[in-house]
Amino acid sequence: MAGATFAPAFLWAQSQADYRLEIAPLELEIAPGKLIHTVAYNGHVPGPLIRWPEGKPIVIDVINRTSVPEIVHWHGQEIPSLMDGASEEGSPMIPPGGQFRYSFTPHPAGFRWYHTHTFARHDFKRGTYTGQFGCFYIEPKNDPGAYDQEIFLTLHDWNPYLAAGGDASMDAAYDYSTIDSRMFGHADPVKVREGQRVLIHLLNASASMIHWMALAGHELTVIAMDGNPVPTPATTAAIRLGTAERVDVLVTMNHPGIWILGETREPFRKAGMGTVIEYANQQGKPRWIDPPETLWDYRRFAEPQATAHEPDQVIPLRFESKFHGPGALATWTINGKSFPRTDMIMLKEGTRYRLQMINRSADDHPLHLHRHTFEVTSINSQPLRGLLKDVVVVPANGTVEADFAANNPGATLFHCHNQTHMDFGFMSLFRYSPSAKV
Ligand SMILES: [Cu+2]
Repeated sequence: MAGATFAPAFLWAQSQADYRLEIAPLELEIAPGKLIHTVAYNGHVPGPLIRWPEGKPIVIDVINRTSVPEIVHWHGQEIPSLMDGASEEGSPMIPPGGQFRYSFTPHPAGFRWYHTHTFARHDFKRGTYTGQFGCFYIEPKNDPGAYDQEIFLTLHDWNPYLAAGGDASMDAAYDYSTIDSRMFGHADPVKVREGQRVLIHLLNASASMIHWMALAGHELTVIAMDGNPVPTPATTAAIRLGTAERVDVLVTMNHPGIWILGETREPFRKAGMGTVIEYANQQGKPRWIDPPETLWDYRRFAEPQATAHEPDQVIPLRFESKFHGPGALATWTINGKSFPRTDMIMLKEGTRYRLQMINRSADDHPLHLHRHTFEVTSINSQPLRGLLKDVVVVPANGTVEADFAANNPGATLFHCHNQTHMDFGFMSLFRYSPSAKV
């Protein structure tokens, strides 16, 4: 078995892992009496926060106590294919009752996360519909630390069912939405004091929804996206988070009261996506105020010029859906083909590539590249530079270009992070051609 190659049996007995994740079914109480039958890490949603210094090797044992094969993907890290946690890249599946030892050197620094990387298809009790996610913070060597309090918040949607989506085809919709697996009103408030600077790490761990977030009465200063510092930190009233995206914001607590941090759209707040921010010595009911505007443009946080590095090669990728009639899930294609029949893209180490992502559909898609960080270089023909990400939302009927250096040889998955889209063809595998170097 592949597992034996990386973790000989004697090692299990000898060395202790730095972290241990047990995957098991869980009855999750998202509000009093509201139980969700799901699957989680260590009996908790989200799983444990993994906080680790950049460049220091880590060992994580994962034990699968479910009845289906599982795998854990370390999202946003530049690590070997066999440790990345995607079976398409060659990482081993962990059989029911089995375990696997992941060992790698966390990199690059910043807010990463981990989650299951299985297909769910029509089974909405699997994959990222479950509670299998957690935050992974890789501490930079020099943390500026210009804040008084730091919190991690994870967004998720529960009880998926099929509903009409963007193209009149079907997509997942949900009954409940939570922050850190609690519906609004059923979690302890976040306690703050006037004058504090609070650093909020926000992760959208939904299987397929894009969320808009705001903190009533406050402005948010975006300092990092997908864990990478942005070139132009800027203040905004609301944040858009595509599936799997992360945003780090700094908030100066300058408006005493009891406030709601929540989805800007009322139906999502009613479904539970909100939490309370409570200033010391303040009383009353939590207040919501609609943000003055909800606009989101990645370019505001970047530099408005063309990238400093020209790519060696452009890879055009055209996204389309195939409608299969009312009530059916669409299938998705990249350049006319669905995974696993999508064209394999061959990369040459040391080459700089431009992914030209052309979205010919009426949905926004959060596209994710494994094991590499890319620079977003244009959105609908408008140039930008310096914005480093691992997920980018390609707008409906729009085009986004993102450049990356082929500097991490090994199989590399590229896919839409919407679980339903990924499950029905929206995925492609990149490989490196054998090196011709002497
Ligand atoms: Cu998609």
